[in-house]
Amino acid sequence: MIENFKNEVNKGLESNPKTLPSKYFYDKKGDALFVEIMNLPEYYLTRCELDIFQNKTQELVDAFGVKPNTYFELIELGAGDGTKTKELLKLLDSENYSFDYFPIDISSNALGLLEQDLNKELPNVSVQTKQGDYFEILATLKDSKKPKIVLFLGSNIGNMTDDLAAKFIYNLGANLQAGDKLLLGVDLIKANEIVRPAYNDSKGITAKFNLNLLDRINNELDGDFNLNHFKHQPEYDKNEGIAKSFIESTIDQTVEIKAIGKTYKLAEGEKIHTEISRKYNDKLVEKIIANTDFNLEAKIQDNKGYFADYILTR
Ligand code: AVI
Repeated sequence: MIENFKNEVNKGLESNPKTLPSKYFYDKKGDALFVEIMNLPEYYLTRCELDIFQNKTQELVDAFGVKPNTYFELIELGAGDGTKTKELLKLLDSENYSFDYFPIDISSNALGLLEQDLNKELPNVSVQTKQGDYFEILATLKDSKKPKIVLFLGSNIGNMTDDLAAKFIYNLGANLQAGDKLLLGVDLIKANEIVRPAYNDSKGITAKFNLNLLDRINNELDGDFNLNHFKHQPEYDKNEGIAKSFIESTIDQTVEIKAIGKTYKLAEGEKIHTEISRKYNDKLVEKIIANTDFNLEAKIQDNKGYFADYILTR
């Protein structure tokens, strides 16, 4: 794990332009900052998808094509605290659907909390937490040959390039059977005035979240990044439809990362690209799934039309 971290940091900082992978945002502090982000007034994504789960729940269930008397497995990739999914579980429970809920997450801590919460709030729902890699767990669930609905919410797919997203969805299909469903939650392309503040909030939480990556390198790889000499630099242009986060060096400087045994020069104004958050429309989603085994079944949007849950059929 630490070796991968070292190698990826070194590769990114030796590239031109420099990059660092956004997956390393999520240490303990990064997780907490992301929770704060989800509650920010500017970060509409979470609220919009929750709106779908609260107010279009029946539409979701109709698009899944499940019947109360036919068993299915509801699998969630990266379940987190399950706030949105709980809305769906409530409806499935109250209408006596027959299913097991399999939340998959990297964090056993998050899964433990989710299980406790669901056992208390929805004691009739069977929750089978699975800790680990999405594809390894899906491969083990595949053998059951039970009908499956996979949830991948929060526009998490948007942190992948379109090529990687297509491969990811293709691999999901390889672990599912004909007729299974994938619910893909994505943020939609929209005006600069709405997207930009979501990645550059007035309280500076997103800035902290981005810069925390340097802190993590300092802590885990014995780096000497001085956070006072870097700033959060987000970009979004509606025509491209991709929000990008950079960390900009505010002076000419050299940083050392002892665990790697190297130093890296940064010029004043030089940017390290840390994250992409892709925004979508129907055409893009269709293009991304074109070479996978999925077809578009339905698109369910929040009341503002900012966010969409696409239901795809394998
Ligand atoms: C997790 N992911 C979908 C978030 C996003 O919107 O791309 C991460 C994030 N980055 C900055 N703010 C939130």
